[in-house]
Amino acid sequence: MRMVFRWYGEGNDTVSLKQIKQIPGVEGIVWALHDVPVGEEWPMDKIEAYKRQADEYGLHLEVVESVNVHEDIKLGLPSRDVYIDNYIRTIEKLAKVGAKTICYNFMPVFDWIRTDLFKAHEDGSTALFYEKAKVEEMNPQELVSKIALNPDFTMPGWEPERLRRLAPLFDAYKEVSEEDLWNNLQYFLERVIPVAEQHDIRMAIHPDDPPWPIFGLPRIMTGRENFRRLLKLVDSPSNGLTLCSGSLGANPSNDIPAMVREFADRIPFAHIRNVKVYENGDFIETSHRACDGTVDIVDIVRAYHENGFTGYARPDHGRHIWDEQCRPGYGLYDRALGIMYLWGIWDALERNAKESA
Ligand code: DNO
Repeated sequence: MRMVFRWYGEGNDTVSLKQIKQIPGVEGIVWALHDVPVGEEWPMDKIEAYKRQADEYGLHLEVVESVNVHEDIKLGLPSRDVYIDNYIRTIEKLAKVGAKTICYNFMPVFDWIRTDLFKAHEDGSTALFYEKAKVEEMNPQELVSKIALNPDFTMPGWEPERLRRLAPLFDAYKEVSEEDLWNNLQYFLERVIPVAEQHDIRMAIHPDDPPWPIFGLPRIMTGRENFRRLLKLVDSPSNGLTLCSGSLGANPSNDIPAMVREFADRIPFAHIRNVKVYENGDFIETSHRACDGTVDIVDIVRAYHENGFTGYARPDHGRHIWDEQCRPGYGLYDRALGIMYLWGIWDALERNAKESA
């Protein structure tokens, strides 16, 4: 397990590279050019600037999250080819700075969805929260105004330029069924995976968060059966998964350890975090500790360990604790605690395996 930590870049993150370097066992940053509009080719000078900054702290840039996919690709519009060409050139450039894994998602319009970014836990910490009934009765524009178009920070995957075109996008998706979305994903992968293969890069699709259709939009990266289908669309080691335990865990019928075991060699990147799911379908993000949420983090780490996992892992989101002022879900403290929990489990498993060998 190779531990990495998401960093939003100089001036765009409250956490510094110096702090990240001091978290035990973190070897690289998970990064992206958050200021490049979706669909455009990433400029080499900006990529190199990131590289110089990370080099200064001996952190690598092997994991990119995300190179987002333009909506025209997901919609299967004729203009998609231009955006796929840009995507391919971005992959080629990322290879030059040593990228090995590129995380992306194929969720129509919205990336991850929550109704509250700072919901209070009993202990006074706050965390991202999803209220199911609220989303069901909410109009998507309301959600966007509340979550995305806030003046303080842009949310990853919630690019303002895209969300300002909400009505036409929803109209366009009226014509797109789940099967169409699968076909559009296949078209994208058939062009992109051979390029990734040439550059020894593994593409890693992120599950839909939460893993069910929202606002009548189709969503297909929701669970085990669909991952099987995805991996067969283009059967290559470069066509892989970002197995996100928090996204999948919002649906308790997802057996995540079983997915780790089944797809082990096609998971270049693990997102490991916990959520507590309530009976009414609401969920809140919790500490990483297994007993604090619904997701059995110990069993998940055990499944990775049993399969000799050598891919990248990150703690994913954390709560906001100790009065930290930070990007929602992306503070330093709780994610660093999460890393220590994951290492604790991992090291104990390593020790056991050695002693019983
Ligand atoms: C949010 C993240 C997502 C994720 C993308 C991957 O915190 O988990 O924005 O990065 O879905 O493409």
